[in-house]
Order: sequence, then C-alpha cells, then structure tokens
Amino acid sequence: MKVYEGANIRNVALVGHGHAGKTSLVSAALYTAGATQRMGRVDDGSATTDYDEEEIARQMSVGTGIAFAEWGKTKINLLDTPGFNMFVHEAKTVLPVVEAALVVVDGVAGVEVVTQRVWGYAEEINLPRVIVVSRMDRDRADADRVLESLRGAFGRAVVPLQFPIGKEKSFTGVVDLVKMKAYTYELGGNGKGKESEIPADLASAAQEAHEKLVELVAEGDDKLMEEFFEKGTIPEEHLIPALHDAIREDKIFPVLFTSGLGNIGVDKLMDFLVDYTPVGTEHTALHGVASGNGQAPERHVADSDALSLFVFKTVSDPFAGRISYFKVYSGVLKNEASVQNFTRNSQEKLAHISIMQGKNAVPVNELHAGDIGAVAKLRDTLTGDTLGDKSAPIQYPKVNLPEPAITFAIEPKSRADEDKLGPGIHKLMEEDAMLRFFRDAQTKEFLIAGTGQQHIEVVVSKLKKRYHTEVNLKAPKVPYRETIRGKADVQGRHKKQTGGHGQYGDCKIKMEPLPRGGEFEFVNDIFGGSIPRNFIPAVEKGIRDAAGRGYLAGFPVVDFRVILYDGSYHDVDSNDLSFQMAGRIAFKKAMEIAKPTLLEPIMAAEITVPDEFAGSIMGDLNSRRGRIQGMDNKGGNTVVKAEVPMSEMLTYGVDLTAMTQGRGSFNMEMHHYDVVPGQLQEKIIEKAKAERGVVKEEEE
Ligand SMILES: Nc1nc2c(ncn2[C@@H]2O[C@H](COP(=O)(O)OP(=O)(O)OP(=O)(O)O)[C@@H](O)[C@H]2O)c(=O)[nH]1
Ligand SMILES: [Mg+2]
Repeated sequence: MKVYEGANIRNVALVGHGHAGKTSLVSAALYTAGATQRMGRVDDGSATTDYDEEEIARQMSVGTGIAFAEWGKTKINLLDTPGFNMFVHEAKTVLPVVEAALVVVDGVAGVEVVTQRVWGYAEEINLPRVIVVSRMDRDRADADRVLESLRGAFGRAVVPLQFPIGKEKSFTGVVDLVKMKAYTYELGGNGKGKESEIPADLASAAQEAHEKLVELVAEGDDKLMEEFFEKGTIPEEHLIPALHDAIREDKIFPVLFTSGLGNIGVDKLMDFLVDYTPVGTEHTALHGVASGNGQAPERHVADSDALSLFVFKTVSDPFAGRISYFKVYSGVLKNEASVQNFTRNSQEKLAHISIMQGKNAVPVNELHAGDIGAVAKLRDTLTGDTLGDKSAPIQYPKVNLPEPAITFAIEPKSRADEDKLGPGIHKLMEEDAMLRFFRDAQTKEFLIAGTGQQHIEVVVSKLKKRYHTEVNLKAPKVPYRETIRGKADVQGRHKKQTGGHGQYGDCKIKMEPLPRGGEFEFVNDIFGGSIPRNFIPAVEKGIRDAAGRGYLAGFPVVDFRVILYDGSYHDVDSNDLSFQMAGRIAFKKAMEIAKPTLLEPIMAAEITVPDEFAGSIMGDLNSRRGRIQGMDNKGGNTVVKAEVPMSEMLTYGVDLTAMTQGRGSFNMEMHHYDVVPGQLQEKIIEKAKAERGVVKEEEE
C-alpha cells in the first residue's frame, strides 16, 4: 500500500436522507477507481460500505462504512453514513473528522427532512458542504426543481458547477461549468466519461451559468474582480483556487449531478473532490479541550507536530474483537507504536494499523497527519478518546448527541439468556453511542433506550446473531411520582416499652408543597433542644425513606418541604432508629392531610410528517392528551411540536409509521412532570397496588 501524505488525502463524509444514494455512490467511486472488480450494489448486499448483516438484511446503512479510492495522486477517504433518521447521529459523530460533507440529495425528492438535519450538523461546525444530486436517471428526476428546493432551503450560496445532460433514463452525463466541457457516459459502464464539446442546446445556458459562477467567485476579491472586468472572464488556473477557497470558507455550496447506480458523473465527482475540497493540512490550529489550568492545547494537521489521534468510531466484532477507527490529527503514526490514551490515562499499543475498505482491513506501515485508519484490540480505548505522544497531552472535544427517544423494558427469554444479556449489551454499547441500558431504580425493570423502534430492533437482532441472546421487549413502566397539593402540621411519635431498653422518638413537622422540580427540602427549625441535634438527621432519614416508598401507590413522593419544628426525647430510650420511626410516622400522617396526588412524566415531542398528514397527526395527538406547542412548514413537511404524557407515547413509533405509511419521524425527550387528571389517577393507583402489593408498615 502506497504511503499518502496529508496534502494528497481528502476526507469526505457522505450524508443525506435515507435512500438518497450515498452507499451506491461510494460503490461507483470504488469501482471507477479500480478498487473493486465489480460494482457493489446495495440491492444484492454487495455494496462495500453496507457490509454488516443488519445492513444487508435491511438494504440500508445502519453505521458509518469507510472506504478509500486512490484517484491519481490522491487517496480519497469516503465515510458513508446512514440517512435513516434513527441512525443519522452517526453522521453527526463523523463530520468533525472530515474536511467536507458530501450532502447527497435524491434527484426526484430534492431536500428532505434528514437533508436539513445533516446540513444543520455541518453548519454547526462550519464544515464545507458539496451537494451531490444523485439518482438523476430515475423517472421524474428534475434538476431545476431540485435546485429550487436546495436554494429554498439553503440560500443563494447554492451554485451548480454542472448541468445534467439528458433527462431520466436518458441522463447520459454532465456539462462542467468551470472547464466548459461535456462528459458523457455509458449507463452502467466503467464510469470513465468521454470529453466533448457542450451540446448545442445547452451551450448558451451553460455560458450564462459559467459567467454567473465566475462573477460569484470573483465577488469580494479585488484582484479577481479587476481581472474579470478586464477580460470578461477568469482563466481556469485562477478560477480553481478561488473556487476552492470560496468552498472552504462556506461562501459557495457547489452542486454536482450523478447517478450512482448508473455510474454517471462519478469520475468527475472524484476530480472535483481532489481539486476543490479542503485538505486537512490547510486548517488553522485544532484546539483541544482546556485542561485544569484553563489552557487549551493546539495541534496543526502536520507530520511535524506531536502525534495525536482521535477515535471516532468503535466496532465490536465478535471474532476480531474491538476495532477502533481513528483520525491522525497530527504527527505520523507508525505501526506497533505505543501511545498514551489521554482520556483514560493508560497506554495502548497500536499493533497492526490498517485502513478500511468496508469490512476489509488493508495493512499499512504508517499513517500521516490528516489520514484515517483503524486498529484492532485496543485495551480500554473507546469512541471519543484522544491518544497520542505521551509528552504532548491533548484531548479533542467529544461530539454531543441527543438523549435517546424511546425506552423499552427488556427481559431475557431464559436463564442462559439472562447471563449473556449484560455482557452482550455492553459490547454493543461500545459501538453504539445512542444505546443505553440501565435498571430503573423506581420500577426495578431492566430498560434499554435508543433512538427509535428500528434502532432497538437492530440491537435485539445483533444480540441474537452475535451473542446468541434472546430477549423480549415490553413497553416500560411509566415512572410516575407522587406529590402533595396541600399543607399539613402533624406529630409523629414512636414509643415502645419492651422489657429492657425501650424506644422513644417524637417529632412535630410541617409539610408543604414545593414548585415542580423542587424535589425535597428539609428544614431544621428546632430551638432549645427539644430534639437533640444528633437525632435530627435520623428524623430526616425516616422521612426520606418513607417518601421513597410512596404513599398513594408506591411511587416516590417529590416536590415537598418538611419543616421540623418541635419534638421530645427520652434520656435512655431515644436512639437513631426510634427517631427514624418517628419521622416515618409523621410523614404518613402528613400525607393523609396534605392532599396527595400523582404526577406523570410529560414528553416534549417533535413530529415531522408530509403536509397531507398534518391534520390527522394533530387529531391523534389530541386524543393522546397532547398539547400542541407549535407548527412549522419545511419544504412539504409539517413539523409539529407538542407536549404529551409519556404514558400515551409508549408505542408512538409504531403508530406513527402506521398513520403515515412510514413517512413520518419523531423525536422526544423528557420535559417535565405534571399532575395526572383525577379520573386517571384511580386507575393507575389500582393497577400499581395490584402489581406491587401494598407495602404495609407497622405503626407505633
Ligand atoms: N435509479 C437509481 N437508483 C439508485 C441510484 N443510486 C441508488 N439507487 C437505489 O436507491 C436505493 C438506495 O440507495 P442507497 O445507495 O442504499 O442509498 P443510501 O443513501 O445509502 O441510503 P441509506 O443508507 O438508507 O441512507 C437502492 O435501491 C439503490 O439501488 C441511482 O443513481 N439511480
Ligand atoms: Mg447507505
């Protein structure tokens, strides 16, 4: 394998809506560059970057696949991310390690929900964006309409650098508006375009577009502007670097046209990436996270700087073990290097470094600053860690991801499954940043949380195939809580006289509600030692324990204040336990009086559906006791924001799919707790009591 240095490496991530053609485009690029002998296809499971069992079964990307095309003197690293909304966080996690996002858009649909989402991710980090309109050979593909939707969504900086030649099935190539040449292809051929003059019917439009482009590039650059006015154009050798800079500075979002499946325009796309996308070594300094003393260390993407790598992805392979994907941000990584993991303060040996061609590791001896590689069997390195030269510590920032949107209770099917479940899920969590596994302290259930129904289905399927663990999923129990709406002033007295030592504790408390989210407050208002100071924490503990067990139906009591203001004690019989008992008794008495009530979690949901479903979605939300907070229209889609009780949303993913023929998507997160309406309280209390059995406690 040839050694590539930073200036001859391009890193790009293909991002975009599901089905836009990203994976197919990568397959076409690899075939055209001679990396594969046959062109891989998503539909028969042979695409290089959709190699995982789950991806082949579902014919869609689930994780980021990485491949490289050697194109002339340059190596192009292609990071193929999933576009399905439940896996699109993968795009967010890899964008920081590339120098440009290839935003792939379907030639029929134009801008879609996820297109906007990934655009936002790129915008947040000022990442250059190149728009590739693919699947241009499909019926009803329409360049003008797609350009219009792109400009509508992303503004005037969206500028075509090509014109498509021919429409739909007779899409045969592109006009290059910089070089002012035409390139035509054989549909499904070897991907090498034939250069010719621009077809007569496109000539004048192309000339006009070329001039507009030149003007736009010259804008703001006095020297170019002068040249432009003098000559009426700018020569290619000046235009290319100026366009390169405009793209790097996010002044222009260029648009290209392709067919991945038909392998049309893909060679030009690679030429374009080489000429126009920024190179890692062009970057100004990269900043690490500030350490304790407030200093943020810096590195340059340069071989001469101290070695630093950032791990952006982990795969748990049941056979090969853990594979870590990383970017070399600075320095040169040699095979067999021992490096420091700065995040975990440990040492790792990087034996057998390689670059990935889909699932295949291609061994390399060294990787230079700006390149992307992989290594197996690191001991404790996980996604988000920074490694490097021990004498030059740095930590690059981790990517912030949203909280999971959906939670299921998970139960092993058999005893054997029970033993394998924890280890299996923990392995999967290493490779999946959006997966959570925990035990609900309140309901005691094992819970698994993720981005949506399909995400959890993938996890269950991996558990079965990789770790031979079978599970059942159930809707989780809703974590209700209890609180009070009134006040109380009571006495709790615990007294026992049994033979030798007796027990004596006595307290007087006031109880009052706190605002939502106020949890619990304990105020010690004892004057004059009616309860000795050392027993006061015992009273508080007794109350906390009792509140944790609930009053109405066994849910924790929250958002209340207790003021301990009086009590009494006995010189011999008083002890910690007696005052704890007194606290518990007082709590119960107070709850009887203080108008206890149930609280339920309310979710903030954001639902995106094609406009025609907006009405029925809102009606449905009403029937789920939802409160609509707002509505927004985005390119044919309606985004509805609503607050809805969690108990009404437990199967929303499935329901939404059914209501919208799979065209809707949603996100939700915990928002706040609110009082459960009266008529529902009874039912919930009955049910909870039946499930738990009421906790009986002895009194006095
Ligand atoms: N006609 C036509 N079909 C295409 C083209 N590119 C991809 N397809 C088909 O469109 C479907 C989706 O293509 P993919 O390459 O998997 O799309 P993707 O963007 O990777 O999708 P996700 O991984 O789900 O985000 C597959 O059935 C492809 O065969 C194209 O240029 N023309
Ligand atoms: Mg894909």
